[in-house]
Amino acid sequence: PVTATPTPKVGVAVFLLKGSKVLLGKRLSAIGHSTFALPGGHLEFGESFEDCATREVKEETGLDIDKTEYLTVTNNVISEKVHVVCIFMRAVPADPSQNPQTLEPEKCDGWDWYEWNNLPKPLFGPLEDMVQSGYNPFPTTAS
Ligand code: 8DG
Ligand code: MG
Ligand code: MG
Repeated sequence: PVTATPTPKVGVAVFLLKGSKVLLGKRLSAIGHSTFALPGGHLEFGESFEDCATREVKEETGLDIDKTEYLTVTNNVISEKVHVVCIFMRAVPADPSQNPQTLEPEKCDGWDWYEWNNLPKPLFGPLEDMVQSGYNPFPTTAS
């Protein structure tokens, strides 16, 4: 059709956690250009959230992930044409000594580990909203 009706998409973003750090990359995509975001992408037809997380992290960083689990979901109306229901997962690197690679240089300026208490700015809008609300992706340790 010439004028397609926009529809919501499903995104999967991954809090890849190493110690007290999280993996972020500066986006070069039109949506959220120059902001720091988690690795992730769109859910493919028939895919599980876990499989999408594993695939997107591998495609974007070359890293293999482990202990992948669902955290939460947010509804993100990003612009007049972009509405993404984003599933947030967390995981740890399968091999903590493995370094992230910039495998999609047209979409990301580069990946690095950042202390949760000292995140870079600006964060991608949906991620900034979570941080502002006090969200913490790290597992709570038994006390
Ligand atoms: P694909 O073609 O590889 O499937 O998609 P992509 O180019 O990698 O998609 P993306 O924009 O990186 O992620 C899909 C959507 O997920 C994004 O447009 C909005 C939503 N999203 C959030 N927060 C985050 C986040 O922190 N990181 C990523 N990557 N996506 C996020 O709401
Ligand atoms: Mg992707
Ligand atoms: Mg992506």
